[in-house]
Amino acid sequence: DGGELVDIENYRNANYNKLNDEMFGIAKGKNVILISLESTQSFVLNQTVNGEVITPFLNQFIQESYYFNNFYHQTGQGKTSDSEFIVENSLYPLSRGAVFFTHSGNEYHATPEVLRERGYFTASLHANNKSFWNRDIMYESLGYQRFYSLSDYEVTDENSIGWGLKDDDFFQQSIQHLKGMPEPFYAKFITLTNHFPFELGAEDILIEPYTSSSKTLNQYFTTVRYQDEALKYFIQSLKDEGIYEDSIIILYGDHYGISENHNKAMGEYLGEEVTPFVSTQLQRVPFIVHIPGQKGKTISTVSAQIDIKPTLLHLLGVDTKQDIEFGRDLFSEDTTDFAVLRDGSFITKDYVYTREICFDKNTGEPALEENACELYAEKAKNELEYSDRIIYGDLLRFYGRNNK
Ligand code: GP9
Ligand code: MN
Repeated sequence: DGGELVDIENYRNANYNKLNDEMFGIAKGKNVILISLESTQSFVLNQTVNGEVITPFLNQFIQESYYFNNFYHQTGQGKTSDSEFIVENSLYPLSRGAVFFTHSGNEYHATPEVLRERGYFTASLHANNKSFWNRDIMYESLGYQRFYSLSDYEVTDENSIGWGLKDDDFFQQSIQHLKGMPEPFYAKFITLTNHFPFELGAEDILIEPYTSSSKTLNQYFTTVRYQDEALKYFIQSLKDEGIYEDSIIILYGDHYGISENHNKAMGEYLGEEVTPFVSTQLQRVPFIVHIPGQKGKTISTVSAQIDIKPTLLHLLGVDTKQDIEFGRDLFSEDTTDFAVLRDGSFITKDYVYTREICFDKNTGEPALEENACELYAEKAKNELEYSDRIIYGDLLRFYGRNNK
């Protein structure tokens, strides 16, 4: 029964942060454009390769947005689908398998459903087969009204590479879909070109690849650069169509692109050895929030994908106080620095805990104080366990939020 939820509700209530009155509802009624950036890690932002800028557009866009530079992905084996799950439910994914496959019939209270109840049109756009990651089934449970998938796009040999439709073509064709949507809409765009093995046609290679023993890392920079260009044109199209000013635009990296198999080459690029500490820090992905009329700023709070749901809903003026969720509103004034990764690693203001070692963030060396991480270890473990319990027990069935 629902008794199992009591502990979790208590934990959640104890962790609810005070609303930021200045930010709450600041984007009320706006369209939401959510963009999932395939395999995009933060280390490429504001950086160069062979002296060439990797993300010229994003570097400029973060100057006009709220940019979270200590933001981590929390995905497991479900990769992109896990990121979608985390971002829209503020729950953790599972330690094994993909929750999109294993628990697609559960009761959820996801962002699309919440917004749909408030009059939003909810859509996901992704030029891949609709059943990939079981999206067509799971999207029903998440509250999507429409999934623009492979069959909604014109895909040819010429406009495809690697996994499918090139990002630029995907975005440009998506503009037509966007224009047909009733407003306000919540539209999620899932990019694809910056996917392993990071292939591009000669016409789309805008910078020289890196030179190391890892072909994967070498090419990664070129596909990130390509994605950046596609984003630039997409944002321009949104401006041309008059959508930009009426929309809050959110970009986030879905998961890492460069695995630990490439540590040696990655170490060469970074100029430091990829220790477990560095490897954990490499799990940072961009999180960018553009709000019309707001200048934005860089925010360094340690945060993660799980925080997107309350952060976004609060900007839209929807209080998530009654929701069972583990994320925090990152604009709240009393939000603390904390991120738990699916493998049990966690990051605080001063420490990175991974592989049973507590690292001092300032030195990157094991912390000198004994038990420095202990205070947070319990919290990290609890959150993962509570979240698992909700998913395995389908506990949101018993949560009568409508009666509260
Ligand atoms: C597939 C796309 C990529 O539709 O989301 O999936 P990934 O391999 O990154 O999980
Ligand atoms: Mn992905």
